[in-house]
Amino acid sequence: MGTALIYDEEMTKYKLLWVDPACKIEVPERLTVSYEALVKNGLADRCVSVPVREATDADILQVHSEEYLEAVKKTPYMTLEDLKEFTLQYGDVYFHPNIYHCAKLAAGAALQLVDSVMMGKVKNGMALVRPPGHHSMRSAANGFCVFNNVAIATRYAKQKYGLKRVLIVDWDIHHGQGVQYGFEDDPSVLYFSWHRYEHQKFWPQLRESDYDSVGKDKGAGFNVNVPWNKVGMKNSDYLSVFFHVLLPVAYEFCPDLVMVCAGFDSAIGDPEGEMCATPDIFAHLTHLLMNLSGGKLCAVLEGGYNLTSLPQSVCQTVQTLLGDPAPRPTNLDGPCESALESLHCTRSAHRQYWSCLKHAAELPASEISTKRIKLAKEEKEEEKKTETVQEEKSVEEKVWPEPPKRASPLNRTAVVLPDDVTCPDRCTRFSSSENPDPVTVNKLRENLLKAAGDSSALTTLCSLTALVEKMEQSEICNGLALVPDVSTAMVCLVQHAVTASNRRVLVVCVGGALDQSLFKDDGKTLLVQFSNKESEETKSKYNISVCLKKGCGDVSGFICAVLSLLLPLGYEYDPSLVLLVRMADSGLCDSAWQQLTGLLQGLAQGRTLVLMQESEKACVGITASSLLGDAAPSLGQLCAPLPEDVEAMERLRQRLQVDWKLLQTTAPETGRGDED
Ligand code: X5A
Ligand code: ZN
Repeated sequence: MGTALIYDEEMTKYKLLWVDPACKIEVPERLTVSYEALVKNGLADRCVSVPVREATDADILQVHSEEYLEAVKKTPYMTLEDLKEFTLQYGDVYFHPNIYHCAKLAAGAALQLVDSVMMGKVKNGMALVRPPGHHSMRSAANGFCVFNNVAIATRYAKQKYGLKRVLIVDWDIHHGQGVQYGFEDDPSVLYFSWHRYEHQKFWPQLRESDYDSVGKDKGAGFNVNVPWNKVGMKNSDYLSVFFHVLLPVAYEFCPDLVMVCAGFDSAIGDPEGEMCATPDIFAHLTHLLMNLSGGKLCAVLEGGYNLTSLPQSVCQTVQTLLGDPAPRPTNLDGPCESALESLHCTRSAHRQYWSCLKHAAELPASEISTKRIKLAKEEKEEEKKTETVQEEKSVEEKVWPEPPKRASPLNRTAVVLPDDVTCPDRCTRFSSSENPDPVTVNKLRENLLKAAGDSSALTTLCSLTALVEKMEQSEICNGLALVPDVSTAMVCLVQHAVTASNRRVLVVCVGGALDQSLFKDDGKTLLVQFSNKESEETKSKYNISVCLKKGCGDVSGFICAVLSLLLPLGYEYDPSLVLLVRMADSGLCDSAWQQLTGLLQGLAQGRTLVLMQESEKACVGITASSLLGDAAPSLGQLCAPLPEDVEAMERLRQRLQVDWKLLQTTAPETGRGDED
């Protein structure tokens, strides 16, 4: 099942017809450069091209008022003067004789995308549209937006397909206030937005864009705002918010469908956002959402005004939707202090609504809110002084490297299996064709007494080391092996792998403990084990035990640990290879195992080798499917994790955050708000 791409040149056929500095960045080229980049990179051809349609009046009226629709309907017949005047009643938007037509196509494109995904014609997709949608409100155009494309598509999806829960992820750098207003009291739609805010100084300057707007009435807890109070946010800041806010809440919510307000003004170089996240981050943001709702994801373009970072970011998103491994994450040097403050505020504002956040640090509420007011005041004065300077200050040109070309792996998944186990569909059986070279054999013999006697075990080990080499050379993307003794195989592979320079191996072990003495503390390996064995204090930065009361048996606790411990650790460590080890009787249910396997493929360019104990035969099929990029089945709505697990994880996070910055969820105490 493929990826839909929806685009129609017609949506480039309107533009600003007068002078308006606030609107001049919203140009037709935004769409043409994005589409051309997809063509040039061979991505458009790999997508299923789905035609647009016009949204009907009935579709639009699900979100907008009749008066507003009727007013917009008249714009194609207006003179230039009338259009200008009509425009004046709204904020930061312009009309054109053809914009009503385009707005119907933009909303209709989102509806076509929902239909393609929900009818199973494709697994996911992206719609490249103009005008964008997330600022438009029930009776008002706003912020370049005429109809609220994603809100209309969300209502439609719920109604036509009877969806119980829809998640809207708004990674555009502006607050989609139109979407917030549309679903504020609706617990069936979870709206998440991060946005440039600067203590309410940044457009649209709304009080209700702050972290404490959590939703109303029954919808309380289902509106999640992360305000950025500084510009220059980077990859680490974005990922931290995904790991510590969005993903835990999203998994607990368990959506039937994920809609993305995919604005790329949150990328580096954008004149509106002024942020510093590089285009490759969108590969990861996309990947991290692709195992929710069984992979059903619809991305709809919103903003994005830098004509270089916009097409690069669009390509990263679409290539990830197509299933190509994400590039190694870049620039993960930890979140900045301001991002941590925002993270802390949002987490504490939501701790009463989400069990995954129950342990979040409480907000010294008075402190932060006073700070907000104080800062706003101070900054206003500052502004007065520097007004003239501000005027002249043009946004400094940013430069960043073009994201390297991402290869689509020819051989995705190789398996090393005993002869009596059939090779799963779409996989290739792998065995080392060459005779194991004597050096390798000797090393194996020396190191692994257990295996030394058994020649078939030795052959398997040789195949595995050969497979790792092929993965390193990108001839094979990932692999799966059933072995008689996972510990031996794992140790053998680690020893082999780390002999190569700059190889870093993340070893993730579920169920049962590996002998930790076999791991050196030199940073060439990072071992993260999940088990129910109360182990002594974690020995080092690179040897981490996550102890859960029921081992991996409690799905909620396990998935919390994966999202807010393992992923941050894995991303910050940035391995070149992931070894995922499944011991016998791990207690892990299939869907949680598939989630883990799927999520880990965001690391090491998807180079994951799964080792399973021979007794785990029954899991070969589902594991292979996950390695092939099939979305994991959803876990269902999660109940609260065991309190003792939550506490243990929190203690572990506290202890490790000194060494691993992506584990931080609060700003350092010093220098916060108590200057006077
Ligand atoms: C969709 C979008 C931005 C409007 C900015 C107005 N709108 N200053 O990014
Ligand atoms: Zn925007």
